[in-house]
Amino acid sequence: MHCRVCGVEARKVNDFGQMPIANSFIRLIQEDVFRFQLSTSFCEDCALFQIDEQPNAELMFHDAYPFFTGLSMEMTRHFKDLVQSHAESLNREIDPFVVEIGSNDGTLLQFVRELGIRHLGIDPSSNVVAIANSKGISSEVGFFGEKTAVEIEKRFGEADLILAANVICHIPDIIDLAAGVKKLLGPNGQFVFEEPYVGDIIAKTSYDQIYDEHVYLFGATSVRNIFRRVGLELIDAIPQFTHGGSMRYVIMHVGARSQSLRLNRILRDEEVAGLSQTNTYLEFAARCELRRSELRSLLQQLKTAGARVAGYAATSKSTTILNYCGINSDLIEYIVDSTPEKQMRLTPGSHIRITDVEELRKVPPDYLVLFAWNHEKEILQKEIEITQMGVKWIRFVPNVEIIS
Ligand code: DWN
Ligand code: ZN
Repeated sequence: MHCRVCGVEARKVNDFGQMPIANSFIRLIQEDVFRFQLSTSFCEDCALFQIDEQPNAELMFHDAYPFFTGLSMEMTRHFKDLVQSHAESLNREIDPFVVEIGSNDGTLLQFVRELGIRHLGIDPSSNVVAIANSKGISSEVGFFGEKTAVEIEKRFGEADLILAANVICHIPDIIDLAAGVKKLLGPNGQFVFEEPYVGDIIAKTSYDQIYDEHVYLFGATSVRNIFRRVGLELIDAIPQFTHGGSMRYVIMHVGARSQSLRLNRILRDEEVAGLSQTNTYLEFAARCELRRSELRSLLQQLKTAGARVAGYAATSKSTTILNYCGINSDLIEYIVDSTPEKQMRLTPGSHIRITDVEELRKVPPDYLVLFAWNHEKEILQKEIEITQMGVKWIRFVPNVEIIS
Protein backbone atom coordinates (compact mmCIF):
# COMPACT_ATOMS: atom_id res chain seq x y z
CA MET A 1 0.00 0.00 0.00
CA HIS A 2 0.97 3.65 -0.32
CA CYS A 3 1.38 5.64 2.88
CA ARG A 4 -1.73 7.76 3.46
CA VAL A 5 0.43 10.72 4.48
CA CYS A 6 3.43 10.83 2.14
CA GLY A 7 2.27 8.59 -0.69
CA VAL A 8 5.41 6.42 -0.84
CA GLU A 9 5.27 2.62 -0.91
CA ALA A 10 4.99 1.30 2.65
CA ARG A 11 6.33 -2.10 3.72
CA LYS A 12 3.81 -4.84 4.56
CA VAL A 13 4.01 -5.96 8.23
CA ASN A 14 1.08 -8.04 9.61
CA ASP A 15 -1.62 -10.08 7.94
CA PHE A 16 -4.40 -10.86 10.40
CA GLY A 17 -6.71 -12.31 7.73
CA GLN A 18 -10.38 -11.57 7.10
CA MET A 19 -11.83 -9.58 9.97
CA PRO A 20 -15.29 -8.33 10.87
CA ILE A 21 -15.88 -4.77 12.11
CA ALA A 22 -14.71 -4.84 15.74
CA ASN A 23 -17.90 -3.41 17.22
CA SER A 24 -20.42 -5.21 14.99
CA PHE A 25 -21.94 -7.40 17.71
CA ILE A 26 -24.67 -9.58 16.21
CA ARG A 27 -27.97 -11.06 17.42
CA LEU A 28 -27.97 -14.36 15.52
CA ILE A 29 -25.26 -16.68 14.20
CA GLN A 30 -26.92 -16.56 10.79
CA GLU A 31 -26.52 -12.79 10.59
CA ASP A 32 -24.10 -11.70 7.85
CA VAL A 33 -21.18 -9.61 8.96
CA PHE A 34 -19.12 -7.38 6.73
CA ARG A 35 -15.51 -8.55 6.52
CA PHE A 36 -12.34 -6.93 5.28
CA GLN A 37 -8.66 -7.89 5.08
CA LEU A 38 -6.90 -6.66 8.23
CA SER A 39 -3.24 -6.09 7.49
CA THR A 40 -0.68 -3.44 8.36
CA SER A 41 2.21 -1.60 6.70
CA PHE A 42 4.99 0.68 7.91
CA CYS A 43 6.18 3.80 6.10
CA GLU A 44 9.84 4.56 6.80
CA ASP A 45 9.53 8.05 5.29
CA CYS A 46 7.19 9.39 7.98
CA ALA A 47 7.60 6.56 10.55
CA LEU A 48 3.88 5.78 10.40
CA PHE A 49 2.48 2.33 11.25
CA GLN A 50 -0.97 1.95 9.66
CA ILE A 51 -3.59 -0.55 8.57
CA ASP A 52 -3.84 -1.11 4.83
CA GLU A 53 -7.58 -1.16 4.31
CA GLN A 54 -10.16 0.61 6.45
CA PRO A 55 -13.90 -0.03 5.98
CA ASN A 56 -16.18 2.96 5.30
CA ALA A 57 -16.60 5.19 8.34
CA GLU A 58 -20.40 4.77 8.25
CA LEU A 59 -19.99 1.01 8.83
CA MET A 60 -18.06 1.66 12.04
CA PHE A 61 -19.56 4.85 13.52
CA HIS A 62 -23.34 5.08 13.47
CA ASP A 63 -26.46 5.52 15.60
CA ALA A 64 -25.87 2.20 17.40
CA TYR A 65 -22.19 2.62 18.32
CA PRO A 66 -21.84 0.38 21.40
CA PHE A 67 -18.91 2.02 23.22
CA PHE A 68 -19.54 4.50 26.03
CA THR A 69 -16.52 6.20 27.61
CA GLY A 70 -18.30 6.83 30.91
CA LEU A 71 -18.53 3.09 31.73
CA SER A 72 -14.98 3.11 33.09
CA MET A 73 -14.45 4.91 36.42
CA GLU A 74 -10.70 5.04 35.77
CA MET A 75 -11.15 6.70 32.37
CA THR A 76 -13.60 9.21 33.84
CA ARG A 77 -11.02 10.14 36.49
CA HIS A 78 -8.33 10.33 33.83
CA PHE A 79 -10.36 12.81 31.75
CA LYS A 80 -11.02 14.95 34.80
CA ASP A 81 -7.23 15.19 35.28
CA LEU A 82 -6.76 16.00 31.58
CA VAL A 83 -9.20 18.92 31.84
CA GLN A 84 -7.50 20.13 35.03
CA SER A 85 -4.10 20.07 33.30
CA HIS A 86 -5.10 21.68 30.01
CA ALA A 87 -8.37 23.65 30.36
CA GLU A 88 -8.38 25.04 33.88
CA SER A 89 -5.62 27.55 33.09
CA LEU A 90 -7.48 29.08 30.11
CA ASN A 91 -7.91 32.85 30.49
CA ARG A 92 -11.60 33.33 31.40
CA GLU A 93 -11.47 37.03 30.50
CA ILE A 94 -11.30 36.16 26.79
CA ASP A 95 -14.34 33.82 27.04
CA PRO A 96 -12.35 30.77 25.87
CA PHE A 97 -13.77 28.13 23.55
CA VAL A 98 -12.97 24.42 23.77
CA VAL A 99 -13.78 21.86 21.05
CA GLU A 100 -13.60 18.11 21.50
CA ILE A 101 -13.23 15.86 18.46
CA GLY A 102 -14.93 12.46 19.03
CA SER A 103 -16.71 13.56 22.20
CA ASN A 104 -18.70 10.29 22.64
CA ASP A 105 -21.08 10.51 25.66
CA GLY A 106 -19.53 13.76 26.94
CA THR A 107 -17.45 12.12 29.70
CA LEU A 108 -14.53 14.49 29.08
CA LEU A 109 -16.47 17.66 28.16
CA GLN A 110 -18.60 17.44 31.31
CA PHE A 111 -15.54 18.66 33.24
CA VAL A 112 -15.08 21.59 30.83
CA ARG A 113 -18.75 22.43 31.26
CA GLU A 114 -18.38 22.33 35.07
CA LEU A 115 -15.72 25.04 34.70
CA GLY A 116 -18.31 27.18 32.91
CA ILE A 117 -16.20 27.25 29.73
CA ARG A 118 -17.81 27.49 26.27
CA HIS A 119 -17.49 24.14 24.54
CA LEU A 120 -18.61 22.01 21.62
CA GLY A 121 -18.32 18.26 21.04
CA ILE A 122 -18.34 16.66 17.59
CA ASP A 123 -18.95 12.95 17.13
CA PRO A 124 -20.24 10.91 14.16
CA SER A 125 -22.42 8.58 16.28
CA SER A 126 -25.83 10.12 17.01
CA ASN A 127 -26.65 7.80 19.95
CA VAL A 128 -23.66 8.96 22.02
CA VAL A 129 -24.21 12.61 21.01
CA ALA A 130 -27.80 12.35 22.32
CA ILE A 131 -26.49 11.09 25.69
CA ALA A 132 -24.05 14.03 25.91
CA ASN A 133 -26.74 16.58 25.02
CA SER A 134 -29.10 15.08 27.61
CA LYS A 135 -26.42 15.87 30.22
CA GLY A 136 -26.31 19.53 29.04
CA ILE A 137 -23.05 19.14 27.09
CA SER A 138 -23.22 20.96 23.72
CA SER A 139 -22.59 18.28 21.13
CA GLU A 140 -23.25 17.80 17.43
CA VAL A 141 -23.17 14.87 15.05
CA GLY A 142 -20.43 15.08 12.46
CA PHE A 143 -17.03 13.97 11.19
CA PHE A 144 -14.29 16.49 11.95
CA GLY A 145 -12.22 17.74 9.01
CA GLU A 146 -11.32 21.02 7.31
CA LYS A 147 -14.89 21.71 6.15
CA THR A 148 -16.43 21.15 9.62
CA ALA A 149 -13.64 23.20 11.22
CA VAL A 150 -14.36 26.18 8.98
CA GLU A 151 -18.07 25.98 9.83
CA ILE A 152 -17.35 25.78 13.59
CA GLU A 153 -15.00 28.76 13.35
CA LYS A 154 -17.69 30.81 11.54
CA ARG A 155 -20.33 30.01 14.16
CA PHE A 156 -18.31 30.13 17.40
CA GLY A 157 -14.94 31.77 16.61
CA GLU A 158 -11.45 30.33 17.00
CA ALA A 159 -10.80 27.56 19.50
CA ASP A 160 -8.40 28.14 22.39
CA LEU A 161 -8.15 24.44 23.02
CA ILE A 162 -9.00 21.45 20.84
CA LEU A 163 -9.11 18.11 22.64
CA ALA A 164 -9.35 14.53 21.43
CA ALA A 165 -8.84 11.21 23.17
CA ASN A 166 -8.57 7.87 21.39
CA VAL A 167 -10.05 9.25 18.21
CA ILE A 168 -7.42 10.88 15.96
CA CYS A 169 -6.04 7.43 15.15
CA HIS A 170 -9.51 6.54 13.81
CA ILE A 171 -9.46 9.22 11.07
CA PRO A 172 -7.90 8.08 7.77
CA ASP A 173 -7.66 11.51 6.12
CA ILE A 174 -5.32 12.78 8.78
CA ILE A 175 -4.07 15.65 6.60
CA ASP A 176 -7.64 16.96 6.23
CA LEU A 177 -8.02 16.68 10.01
CA ALA A 178 -4.73 18.52 10.57
CA ALA A 179 -5.78 21.23 8.11
CA GLY A 180 -9.06 21.59 10.06
CA VAL A 181 -7.18 21.96 13.34
CA LYS A 182 -4.93 24.59 11.75
CA LYS A 183 -8.00 26.60 10.58
CA LEU A 184 -9.88 26.39 13.88
CA LEU A 185 -7.04 26.88 16.38
CA GLY A 186 -6.42 30.44 17.65
CA PRO A 187 -2.83 31.84 17.39
CA ASN A 188 -1.91 30.68 20.91
CA GLY A 189 -4.31 27.75 20.99
CA GLN A 190 -3.30 24.18 21.72
CA PHE A 191 -4.43 20.94 20.15
CA VAL A 192 -4.10 18.23 22.81
CA PHE A 193 -4.80 14.64 21.87
CA GLU A 194 -3.91 11.20 23.20
CA GLU A 195 -3.84 7.78 21.60
CA PRO A 196 -2.53 4.25 22.25
CA TYR A 197 1.25 4.57 21.85
CA VAL A 198 3.06 2.57 19.19
CA GLY A 199 6.08 2.25 21.52
CA ASP A 200 3.93 0.33 24.03
CA ILE A 201 2.19 -1.70 21.31
CA ILE A 202 5.57 -2.89 20.01
CA ALA A 203 7.11 -3.40 23.47
CA LYS A 204 4.10 -5.34 24.81
CA THR A 205 3.09 -7.03 21.54
CA SER A 206 -0.42 -5.70 22.11
CA TYR A 207 -1.56 -6.60 18.61
CA ASP A 208 -5.21 -6.34 19.68
CA GLN A 209 -4.85 -2.55 19.35
CA ILE A 210 -4.93 -3.21 15.60
CA TYR A 211 -8.50 -3.31 14.26
CA ASP A 212 -10.73 -1.45 11.80
CA GLU A 213 -11.14 1.73 13.86
CA HIS A 214 -7.42 2.17 14.55
CA VAL A 215 -6.13 3.15 11.15
CA TYR A 216 -2.92 4.61 12.66
CA LEU A 217 -0.71 3.50 15.54
CA PHE A 218 1.05 6.75 16.35
CA GLY A 219 4.37 7.66 17.95
CA ALA A 220 5.84 11.10 18.61
CA THR A 221 8.01 10.89 15.47
CA SER A 222 5.09 10.16 13.14
CA VAL A 223 2.83 12.76 14.80
CA ARG A 224 5.55 15.41 14.42
CA ASN A 225 6.01 14.49 10.73
CA ILE A 226 2.27 14.57 9.97
CA PHE A 227 1.40 17.91 11.55
CA ARG A 228 4.48 19.68 10.15
CA ARG A 229 2.95 19.18 6.71
CA VAL A 230 0.23 21.76 7.51
CA GLY A 231 2.31 24.23 9.53
CA LEU A 232 1.60 22.85 13.00
CA GLU A 233 4.32 21.82 15.43
CA LEU A 234 4.44 19.08 18.06
CA ILE A 235 5.76 20.86 21.15
CA ASP A 236 5.28 18.24 23.87
CA ALA A 237 4.52 14.54 24.39
CA ILE A 238 3.39 13.20 27.76
CA PRO A 239 3.23 9.43 28.42
CA GLN A 240 -0.05 8.09 29.86
CA PHE A 241 -0.99 4.81 31.54
CA THR A 242 -4.39 4.50 29.83
CA HIS A 243 -5.23 1.84 27.24
CA GLY A 244 -2.13 -0.15 28.07
CA GLY A 245 0.18 2.79 27.38
CA SER A 246 -0.79 5.95 25.52
CA MET A 247 0.87 9.21 24.57
CA ARG A 248 -0.62 12.69 24.93
CA TYR A 249 0.53 15.09 22.18
CA VAL A 250 0.48 18.90 22.43
CA ILE A 251 0.44 20.75 19.12
CA MET A 252 0.57 24.48 18.36
CA HIS A 253 1.08 26.75 15.35
CA VAL A 254 4.70 26.73 14.12
CA GLY A 255 6.77 29.23 16.10
CA ALA A 256 4.28 29.58 18.96
CA ARG A 257 6.49 27.67 21.41
CA SER A 258 9.66 25.59 21.32
CA GLN A 259 9.82 21.80 21.80
CA SER A 260 9.94 20.60 25.39
CA LEU A 261 12.97 18.72 26.72
CA ARG A 262 10.63 15.80 27.44
CA LEU A 263 9.64 15.64 23.76
CA ASN A 264 13.30 15.73 22.66
CA ARG A 265 13.98 12.81 24.98
CA ILE A 266 10.99 10.81 23.71
CA LEU A 267 12.01 11.38 20.08
CA ARG A 268 15.52 10.13 20.92
CA ASP A 269 14.10 7.11 22.76
CA GLU A 270 11.98 6.26 19.71
CA GLU A 271 15.11 6.27 17.52
CA VAL A 272 16.90 3.98 19.99
CA ALA A 273 13.86 1.63 20.16
CA GLY A 274 13.95 1.37 16.34
CA LEU A 275 10.45 2.82 15.90
CA SER A 276 11.54 4.40 12.59
CA GLN A 277 12.81 1.12 11.16
CA THR A 278 10.80 -1.50 9.29
CA ASN A 279 12.70 -4.34 10.95
CA THR A 280 11.25 -3.50 14.36
CA TYR A 281 7.74 -3.99 12.93
CA LEU A 282 8.64 -7.23 11.15
CA GLU A 283 9.94 -8.61 14.46
CA PHE A 284 6.69 -7.46 16.09
CA ALA A 285 4.72 -9.40 13.43
CA ALA A 286 6.68 -12.56 14.26
CA ARG A 287 5.88 -12.10 17.97
CA CYS A 288 2.16 -11.68 17.12
CA GLU A 289 2.20 -15.12 15.47
CA LEU A 290 3.91 -16.60 18.51
CA ARG A 291 1.41 -15.07 20.96
CA ARG A 292 -1.43 -16.39 18.79
CA SER A 293 -0.20 -19.98 19.03
CA GLU A 294 0.52 -19.62 22.77
CA LEU A 295 -2.99 -18.37 23.52
CA ARG A 296 -4.63 -20.99 21.34
CA SER A 297 -2.67 -23.85 22.87
CA LEU A 298 -3.34 -22.66 26.44
CA LEU A 299 -7.10 -22.57 25.74
CA GLN A 300 -6.98 -25.95 24.01
CA GLN A 301 -5.08 -27.52 26.92
CA LEU A 302 -7.66 -26.13 29.38
CA LYS A 303 -10.49 -27.51 27.27
CA THR A 304 -8.83 -30.93 27.11
CA ALA A 305 -8.44 -30.86 30.89
CA GLY A 306 -12.19 -30.22 31.18
CA ALA A 307 -11.86 -26.66 32.54
CA ARG A 308 -14.62 -24.09 31.96
CA VAL A 309 -13.31 -20.87 30.41
CA ALA A 310 -15.16 -17.55 30.05
CA GLY A 311 -14.03 -14.06 29.03
CA TYR A 312 -14.20 -10.67 30.73
CA ALA A 313 -15.18 -7.65 28.54
CA ALA A 314 -16.23 -7.78 24.91
CA THR A 315 -13.79 -5.08 23.84
CA SER A 316 -13.24 -3.87 20.30
CA LYS A 317 -9.73 -5.25 20.68
CA SER A 318 -11.01 -8.75 21.39
CA THR A 319 -12.39 -9.00 17.83
CA THR A 320 -8.81 -9.13 16.54
CA ILE A 321 -7.76 -11.65 19.20
CA LEU A 322 -10.73 -13.98 18.69
CA ASN A 323 -10.70 -13.96 14.89
CA TYR A 324 -6.93 -13.98 14.36
CA CYS A 325 -6.40 -16.72 16.97
CA GLY A 326 -9.41 -18.74 15.74
CA ILE A 327 -11.10 -18.76 19.16
CA ASN A 328 -14.84 -19.43 19.24
CA SER A 329 -17.47 -20.76 21.66
CA ASP A 330 -15.72 -24.16 21.71
CA LEU A 331 -12.91 -22.60 23.70
CA ILE A 332 -14.66 -19.71 25.48
CA GLU A 333 -18.18 -20.36 26.77
CA TYR A 334 -19.33 -16.75 27.20
CA ILE A 335 -17.98 -13.25 27.71
CA VAL A 336 -19.33 -10.86 30.35
CA ASP A 337 -19.56 -7.12 29.69
CA SER A 338 -21.16 -4.24 31.57
CA THR A 339 -22.48 -2.58 28.38
CA PRO A 340 -26.23 -3.34 28.06
CA GLU A 341 -26.00 -2.77 24.26
CA LYS A 342 -23.54 -5.69 23.98
CA GLN A 343 -25.40 -8.14 26.22
CA MET A 344 -27.53 -10.86 24.60
CA ARG A 345 -25.42 -10.46 21.46
CA LEU A 346 -22.63 -12.51 19.90
CA THR A 347 -19.05 -11.47 19.25
CA PRO A 348 -18.53 -10.72 15.54
CA GLY A 349 -17.05 -13.62 13.58
CA SER A 350 -16.37 -15.80 16.64
CA HIS A 351 -20.00 -16.09 17.85
CA ILE A 352 -19.34 -16.13 21.59
CA ARG A 353 -22.35 -15.20 23.72
CA ILE A 354 -22.08 -11.90 25.63
CA THR A 355 -23.85 -11.66 28.93
CA ASP A 356 -24.16 -9.76 32.18
CA VAL A 357 -21.37 -9.93 34.78
CA GLU A 358 -23.83 -11.65 37.15
CA GLU A 359 -23.45 -14.90 35.19
CA LEU A 360 -19.98 -15.24 36.74
CA ARG A 361 -21.50 -15.45 40.19
CA LYS A 362 -24.25 -17.88 39.19
CA VAL A 363 -22.04 -20.47 37.49
CA PRO A 364 -18.40 -19.44 38.02
CA PRO A 365 -15.96 -20.63 35.34
CA ASP A 366 -12.53 -22.01 36.23
CA TYR A 367 -10.71 -19.43 34.12
CA LEU A 368 -11.47 -15.92 32.86
CA VAL A 369 -9.64 -14.41 29.89
CA LEU A 370 -9.18 -10.71 30.63
CA PHE A 371 -9.93 -9.09 27.28
CA ALA A 372 -9.93 -5.60 28.82
CA TRP A 373 -6.33 -6.08 30.04
CA ASN A 374 -5.95 -2.30 29.81
CA HIS A 375 -8.43 -1.99 32.71
CA GLU A 376 -6.80 -4.79 34.74
CA LYS A 377 -6.43 -2.77 37.95
CA GLU A 378 -10.03 -1.49 37.90
CA ILE A 379 -11.52 -4.87 36.99
CA LEU A 380 -9.51 -7.01 39.43
CA GLN A 381 -10.41 -4.59 42.23
CA LYS A 382 -14.07 -4.71 41.30
CA GLU A 383 -14.14 -8.50 40.90
CA ILE A 384 -12.16 -9.47 43.99
CA GLU A 385 -15.06 -11.73 45.05
CA ILE A 386 -14.77 -13.75 41.83
CA THR A 387 -11.03 -14.22 42.39
CA GLN A 388 -11.69 -15.27 45.99
CA MET A 389 -14.16 -17.86 44.67
CA GLY A 390 -11.15 -19.50 42.99
CA VAL A 391 -11.59 -18.23 39.42
CA LYS A 392 -8.19 -17.79 37.74
CA TRP A 393 -7.53 -14.94 35.31
CA ILE A 394 -5.65 -15.25 32.03
CA ARG A 395 -3.84 -12.32 30.40
CA PHE A 396 -2.31 -12.34 26.92
CA VAL A 397 -0.47 -8.98 27.01
CA PRO A 398 2.50 -8.66 27.27
CA ASN A 399 2.70 -12.46 27.62
CA VAL A 400 0.18 -15.29 27.62
CA GLU A 401 -0.05 -16.32 31.28
CA ILE A 402 -2.31 -17.20 34.17
CA ILE A 403 -2.29 -14.26 36.57
CA SER A 404 -0.97 -15.39 39.92
O1 DWN B 1 -10.30 3.68 20.84
C1 DWN B 1 -11.27 3.15 21.31
C2 DWN B 1 -11.32 2.91 22.76
C3 DWN B 1 -11.13 4.14 23.55
O2 DWN B 1 -12.52 2.35 23.17
C4 DWN B 1 -12.39 2.74 20.47
N1 DWN B 1 -11.90 2.41 19.17
C5 DWN B 1 -13.31 1.70 21.03
C6 DWN B 1 -13.04 1.28 22.43
O3 DWN B 1 -12.11 0.21 22.44
P1 DWN B 1 -12.30 -1.03 23.42
O4 DWN B 1 -13.67 -1.57 23.27
O5 DWN B 1 -11.19 -1.97 23.16
O6 DWN B 1 -12.13 -0.25 24.80
P2 DWN B 1 -12.04 -0.73 26.27
O7 DWN B 1 -12.12 0.48 27.12
O8 DWN B 1 -10.88 -1.60 26.51
O9 DWN B 1 -13.38 -1.61 26.45
C7 DWN B 1 -13.92 -1.81 27.63
C8 DWN B 1 -15.05 -2.83 27.49
O10 DWN B 1 -15.03 -3.52 28.70
C9 DWN B 1 -16.42 -2.20 27.34
O11 DWN B 1 -17.24 -3.05 26.55
C10 DWN B 1 -16.95 -2.18 28.77
C11 DWN B 1 -16.27 -3.37 29.38
N2 DWN B 1 -15.97 -3.23 30.79
C12 DWN B 1 -16.63 -4.06 31.69
O12 DWN B 1 -17.44 -4.90 31.30
N3 DWN B 1 -16.36 -3.89 33.01
C13 DWN B 1 -15.05 -2.31 31.19
C14 DWN B 1 -14.77 -2.14 32.52
C15 DWN B 1 -13.75 -1.13 32.98
C16 DWN B 1 -15.46 -2.97 33.47
O13 DWN B 1 -15.24 -2.86 34.68
ZN1 ZN C 1 4.56 8.06 5.11
